[in-house]
Amino acid sequence: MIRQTLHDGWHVAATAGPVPEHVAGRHVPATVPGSAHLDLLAAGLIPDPYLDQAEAELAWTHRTDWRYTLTFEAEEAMADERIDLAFDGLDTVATVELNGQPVGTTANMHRGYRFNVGDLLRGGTNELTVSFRSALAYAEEVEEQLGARPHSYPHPFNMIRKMACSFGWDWGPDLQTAGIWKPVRLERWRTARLGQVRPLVTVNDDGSGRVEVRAEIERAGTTADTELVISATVAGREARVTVPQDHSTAVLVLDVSDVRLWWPAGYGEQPLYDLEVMLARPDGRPLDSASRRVGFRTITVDTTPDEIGTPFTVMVNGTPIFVKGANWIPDDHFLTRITRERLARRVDQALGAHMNMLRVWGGGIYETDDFYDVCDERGMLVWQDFPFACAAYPEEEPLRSEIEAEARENVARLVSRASLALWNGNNENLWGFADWGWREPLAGRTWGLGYYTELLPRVVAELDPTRFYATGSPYSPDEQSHPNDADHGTRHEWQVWNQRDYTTYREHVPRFCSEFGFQGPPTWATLTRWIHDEPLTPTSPAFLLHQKANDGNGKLHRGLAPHLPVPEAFGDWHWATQLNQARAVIFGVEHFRSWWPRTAGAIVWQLNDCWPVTSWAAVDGDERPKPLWYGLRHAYAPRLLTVQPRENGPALVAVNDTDTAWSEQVTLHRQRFDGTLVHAGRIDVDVAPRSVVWVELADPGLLSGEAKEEVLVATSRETRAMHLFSEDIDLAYDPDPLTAEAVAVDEGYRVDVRATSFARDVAVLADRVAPDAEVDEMLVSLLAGETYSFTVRTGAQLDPAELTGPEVLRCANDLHQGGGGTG
Ligand code: BMA
Repeated sequence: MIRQTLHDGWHVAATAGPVPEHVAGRHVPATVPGSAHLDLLAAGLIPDPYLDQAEAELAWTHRTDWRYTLTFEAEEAMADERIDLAFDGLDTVATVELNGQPVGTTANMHRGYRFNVGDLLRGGTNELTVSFRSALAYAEEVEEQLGARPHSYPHPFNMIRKMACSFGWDWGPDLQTAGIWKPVRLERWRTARLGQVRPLVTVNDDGSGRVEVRAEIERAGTTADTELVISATVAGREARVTVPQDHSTAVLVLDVSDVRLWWPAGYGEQPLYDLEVMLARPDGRPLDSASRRVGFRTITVDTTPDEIGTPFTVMVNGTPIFVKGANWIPDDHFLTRITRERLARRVDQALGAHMNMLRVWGGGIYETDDFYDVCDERGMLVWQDFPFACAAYPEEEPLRSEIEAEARENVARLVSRASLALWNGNNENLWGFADWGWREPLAGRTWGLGYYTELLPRVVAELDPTRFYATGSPYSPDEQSHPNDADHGTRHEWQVWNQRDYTTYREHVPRFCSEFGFQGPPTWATLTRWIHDEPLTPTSPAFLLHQKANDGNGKLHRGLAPHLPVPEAFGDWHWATQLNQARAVIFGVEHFRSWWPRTAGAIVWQLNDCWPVTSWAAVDGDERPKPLWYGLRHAYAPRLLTVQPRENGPALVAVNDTDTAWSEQVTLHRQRFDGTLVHAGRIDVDVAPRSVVWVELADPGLLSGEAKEEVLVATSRETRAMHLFSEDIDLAYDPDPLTAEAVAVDEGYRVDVRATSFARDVAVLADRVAPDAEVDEMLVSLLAGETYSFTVRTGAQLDPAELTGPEVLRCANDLHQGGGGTG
């Protein structure tokens, strides 16, 4: 097999559509893999699409056709040679021509295409063109042909196999990319090549590992068929089989007795083993090879009905896991810019907040090999949605065959991944059909149910029988129940944020909450890098273009007002809404964790952003952690103390997500904000590994009475919980409870903070001073007299006093009486 990569020397031009004059007729150098927007940006022909109102200015690209052209040198095909033109991914509706002759057409960015071009390839100079039609125009045509079906957001993304959020989402820009988005190459081969290679990795009852490699062989058909030999090696074991002529499949089984198990983060190590598969002629001359890294573990989801309903408990190597996770969206709207390093930074942020699972959400893509490499290495479990989200999908052609083809390709591609925990049929489509008024407009037309209940589970069962398949998120494994039933399977909690206050998280005890979240703006440095409104306010035009949620600002305000003062000045508003985002999500996480094992997982909406935007993300589009990220690190900590309501009143809940028992005496101090002790007590907690206990706070001295100037603190060796007696707006805080001093240290600056009165959720918003500055901790609550030292890492030379200024050193208290900052 000889591979000739075709990445250098491409040009792109807009060929039809409402193309502005300065772009029309221009052939600009194109990056492959890449997209037309990025090429125009590099050529200086368009503004950065993320800047201010550029997204709206670029709406003309929705209806533009593009042509990519490449001139390359090649050798003519030999008589016994097969030459394939292999595209790993084209975005999306394309016609491919070689030397003016048609090669093929494509209409699905979620799969690869391989064309036999032996007859068309010339010795010497060749010309390859890939012409992309407007994806939106195509989707509208399919909609016309099949009949419209309900979908969220304006464009019919449900009529084309292209990342749904390409067409805009409630956190994403409406910038419809087009281009050769994955590698492209010529493959020259003789006799045979490896097609699909599917290693099914399991652990036997005796603890030994097993790899069953299922391989498909494609024969060149240029010479008479021969016998072939396939071999596979892993962990020093080898298996070899002879494939008779006319046969095109083989199964190799490798048993590894002394295998080390792969575990998710927080449960053990992640040993990975190299698997090599070789295809050769009978005389041993190699033809093709494939390699994978595998990890030995079992992963399943327990949905055995119990006295409450139907659980949804992820089990790894037989151990039930409380899933601490976040939903994952494409990490940059322009997918081809996402490097492996960027993915590693993002997954490390998830790990840093003690997460053990990312859910790759169905409005995005089947994630890349780089993403899975990083997750395999770090023990980050992955829940992979099939790409269907928030819409009714037709089950007819031209979509049906594309969906089957992409599912087969991606299930086979990802089957060997240690981190891949489960496949899921769709995002919110079962719920959409049940509750969102789809039935009438559908008028009996298909909406995708057949994909979720027949096609996709059949493909998974056939190609990846080792993995659990969930019909949707949310869904009830017990089919009689509503898909979002709290007692059955997975649930999405969106009343909070859309309609109700976050304290209502406590009204439901779901078996598994796979989406819940609350919005907040991006960090200051990210916001002001991309948005230059003057004045900058929540309703200034560019700020609003980067707030995509339906009535987003209204929901931010209604969510804030019951808890914290709603500030006037923009700087205060920014801090208040970020803080409230963190508070809301922490409130949910602590509630869900407190109900383990009845509730078996919390997957926050959402870890990351794909551009600078006000959104539910914990990490913003420029990779900066928002206050929510620090809050998640507290709420997902291996050991957590939290005060939660239980049948007879408030209880102290101790959550022990470690492998060692947690036994100690927790001290309880009820004290005034000025530090005066009101009442003290003690509680013995004794929590088995991976368990939760709660102890009623029965002593009336701890909780009774009016207490607007008091806080109850429960302190253990590793962690503490603070319980306030009212919402912040009703508390008699000292609005200015901190004294502080910053000094230069090796890595940047240390900010020493002292509380003269109880100070809640202290933060150093370091990025307000220098864009590269990042603080090590945030949302620290201090009792009167306590001190805390924050470390700010930065390469910038600062006046240390800036780090203790009123817009930088903040706490919840300073939002009272108009706030400390002036914005
Ligand atoms: C759910 C998700 C996303 C959306 C989020 C916030 O519906 O599945 O579609 O971005 O809520 O509205």
